[in-house]
Amino acid sequence: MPVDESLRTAADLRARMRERRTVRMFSSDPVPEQVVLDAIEVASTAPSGAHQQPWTFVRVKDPEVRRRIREAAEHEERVSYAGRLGEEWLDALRPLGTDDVKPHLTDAPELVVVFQQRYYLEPGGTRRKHYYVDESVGIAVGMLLTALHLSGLAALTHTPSPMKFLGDVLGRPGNEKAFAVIPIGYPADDCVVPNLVRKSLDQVVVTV
Ligand code: IYR
Repeated sequence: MPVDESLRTAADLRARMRERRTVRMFSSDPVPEQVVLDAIEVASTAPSGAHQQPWTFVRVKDPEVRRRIREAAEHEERVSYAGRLGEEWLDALRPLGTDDVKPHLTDAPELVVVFQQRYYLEPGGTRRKHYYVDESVGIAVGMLLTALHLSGLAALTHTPSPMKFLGDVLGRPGNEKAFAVIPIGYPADDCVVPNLVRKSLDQVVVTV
């Protein structure tokens, strides 16, 4: 890529990515399925430890399964917000205005649950080690969020805690551990987001 095109592309991307916001209030308008599938394919190009690609993206379309996920997530979150998180954590969350009610789990037109494959389970049942699983899946989710945003869709990185119920409800094998729940869609007409300020470049870059 010629340098001037590179500079232009980088500046455009910076401007477009500054517009990304985590959305918690979704419209139920459908989104083009292909955009979501393409974004998952983008995520799946992420670099991974020993190229083991230790991720599974579960698209949850069944409304009954969605309902069960919401019920279980809200149960855990009620306990968390009632005190399990501790005062320091609850204080840190206050500016975001989050609570234990998670309508996006049933309302957003798409829901992707990302699982990390902690190890590889051979068909005979033998376990093979996977490397840098947290890093690999974290990078893939970052690429998923970027792809969704650049394709015009909004998303939320939701991490109910503990997340074990997701593997149970979705019938995932024992080598998989839920990493994040990602509702995807368009923001609701009355969507609001917290008034956050991002760190400036000089606050995040150190040049040695
Ligand atoms: N998992 C809870 C609490 C929560 C925790 C963090 I750290 C956040 O950035 C936002 C929420 C929830 O989803 O509400």
